[in-house]
Amino acid sequence: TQNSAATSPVTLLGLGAMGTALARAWLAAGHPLTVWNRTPARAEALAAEGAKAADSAAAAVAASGLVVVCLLDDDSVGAALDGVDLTGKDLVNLTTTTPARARARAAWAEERGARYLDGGIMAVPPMIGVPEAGGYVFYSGSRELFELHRAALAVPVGTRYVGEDAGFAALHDVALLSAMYGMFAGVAHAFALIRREDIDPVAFAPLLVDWLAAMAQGAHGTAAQLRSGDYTENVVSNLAMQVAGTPTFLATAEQQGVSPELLQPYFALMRRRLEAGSGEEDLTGVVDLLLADR
Ligand code: FVH
Repeated sequence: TQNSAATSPVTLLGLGAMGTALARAWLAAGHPLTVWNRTPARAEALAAEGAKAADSAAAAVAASGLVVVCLLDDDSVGAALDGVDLTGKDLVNLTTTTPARARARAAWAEERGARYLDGGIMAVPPMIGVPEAGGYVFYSGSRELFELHRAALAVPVGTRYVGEDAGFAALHDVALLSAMYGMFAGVAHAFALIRREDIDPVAFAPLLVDWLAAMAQGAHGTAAQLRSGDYTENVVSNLAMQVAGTPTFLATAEQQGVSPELLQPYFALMRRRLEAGSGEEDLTGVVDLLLADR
C-alpha cells in the first residue's frame, strides 16, 4: 500500500554532504527519520533537529521499512550493511556507482530478502529541498517499489524512473555526468585561451554559458540521427567543414600558449570519421567510432 508522504518513516544511512541535505528535507516534511553514520558526530546536529540517531546500521535499518543509503561508493554500502538483516526491507540506494555494480547490489539485496531500487542523484547538496533548482534522482529497478515510495522519495528532490533494469539509473547518471565533464573540459580550454589577456573572465563567463546552452540543443539532432541511422539528416555544419576548421583551433591554442590536450582526442576522432568518407555527415559518427573498437 502507498505510505502517506507526511507520515512514512524513513531510515537514512550516510550523513555526508548529500545525506545531510536529504535528511533535512525529510525532517522538514515531517517524516519520522532515523539516521546512522559511520562517524557518529555527524548525526548530532540532525538529532537536535528531530532525527533519531541510531547506534548502528543494523538498528537504523530495523527502525523503518524504507531504508535509503547515500554513502561514498559501493564498497561503503557493502561495508555498512555487512551482516545487517535486510529481510522485508525496501532498500533505496542513492550511492553513485557503475551499472554493473548497481545490478550486483540489487541481486545482493534480493538474496538478503530486501526489495531494491537504485538511484543516481542529478543534483548537488544545495539543490536538495529546493524544487525550483531542478534537481532530481534517476531511479531504476522495481517499478512497483518506486511507485510505493514515490511520494516519500520526491520530498527532497524530483524523481525520474528509467526502467526495471537496476543498472539503468547509474547508466543515466554516469552518461549525463560524462557529458558534464566534456563540457567542463571545453570550459577549461576556453578560459585558458583568454587567461593571459586583458579579458575579464567574469565578463567572458556569460558569453560562454549562453553559447554552451545554445549548442547543447544539438543533442536533439544527434538523437534523431542515431534513431534514424541517417547522419546526413538536417545537417547544419558538416564534418568536412568542421575538420577543415580544426587547425585554426590548434594554432590559436599554440599562439596563446595553451596545451591542446583536451581538444586533440575529439579532433582525432572527427578526422578518422572524415577519412572514412563521412564528410557530409554531422558529428554523430563519432558515437560509432567510440563503440567500434570495443
Ligand atoms: N556531493 C555531491 O556534490 C554529489 C552530487 C551527486 C551525488 N553524489 C553522490 O552521493 C553520494 C554521497 O555523497 P556525499 O556528498 O554525501 O559524500 P561525502 O560528503 O564524502 O560523504 C560520504 C559518506 O559515506 C560514508 N562512508 C565512506 N566510507 C564508508 C564506509 N567504508 N563505511 C560506511 N560509511 C562510509 C561517510 O561516512 P563518514 O566518513 O562520515 O564516517 C559519509 O557519510 C556519493 O556516492 C556521491 O558520488 C554527491
